[in-house]
Amino acid sequence: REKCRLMSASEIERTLVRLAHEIIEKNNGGHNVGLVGIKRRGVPIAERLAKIISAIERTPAQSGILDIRFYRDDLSTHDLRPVVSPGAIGFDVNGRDIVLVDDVLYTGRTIRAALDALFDHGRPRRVQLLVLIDRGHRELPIEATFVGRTVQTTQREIVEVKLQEIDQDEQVLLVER
Ligand code: 3GP
Ligand code: 5GP
Ligand code: MG
Repeated sequence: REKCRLMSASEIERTLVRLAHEIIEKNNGGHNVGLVGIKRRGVPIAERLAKIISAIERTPAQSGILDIRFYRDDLSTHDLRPVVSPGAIGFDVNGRDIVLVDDVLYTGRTIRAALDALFDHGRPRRVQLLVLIDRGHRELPIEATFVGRTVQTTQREIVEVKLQEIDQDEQVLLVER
């Protein structure tokens, strides 16, 4: 059941432009930055940020992919074991300033698993976290470096992130489970 709209398409776009500027500001122009999107909706967000950063800095920014669905240690909600995915990120993470990108930050378990997976691929110089929505309810000491919007939610609410590339729709909704 839809309760309210948290972001329209143009608000998502403006937020990503602002976040791209923040990444550049905090990373010396972003020339050493590698964006890593967490499947599924983190991936188009990372790709869009890379495009915006490339346009601002007039130098290509890289983006890659991490498939984390098999990494969750929360076996009560996902009965998959945390198996190391053979999937490549898409570029060499060694020495890079990595920005992990996800749509929604909740308990933090996905990001904990993402860090494990990332370090299986090499040794980044630095890792930062960017999320479009922080909905609270952390169960681990994990915070995002760059946040699109912080939203107070109850455990029964869900943030629906709809992106053109995946959903053929573009908005963020707060819905009741
Ligand atoms: P996404 O990463 O592509 O957005 O976690 C798998 C998918 O389930 C996510 O896909 C997310 O959109 C959706 N989802 C919606 N609500 C929840 C939730 O409360 N917890 C988790 N883990 N996933 C949720
Ligand atoms: P966490 O591991 O922090 O509990 O959850 C983060 C992951 O679960 C994100 O990749 C996100 O896709 C998904 N998730 C958790 N809560 C929500 C939510 O309310 N909405 C959406 N869209 N995804 C969520
Ligand atoms: Mg996600």
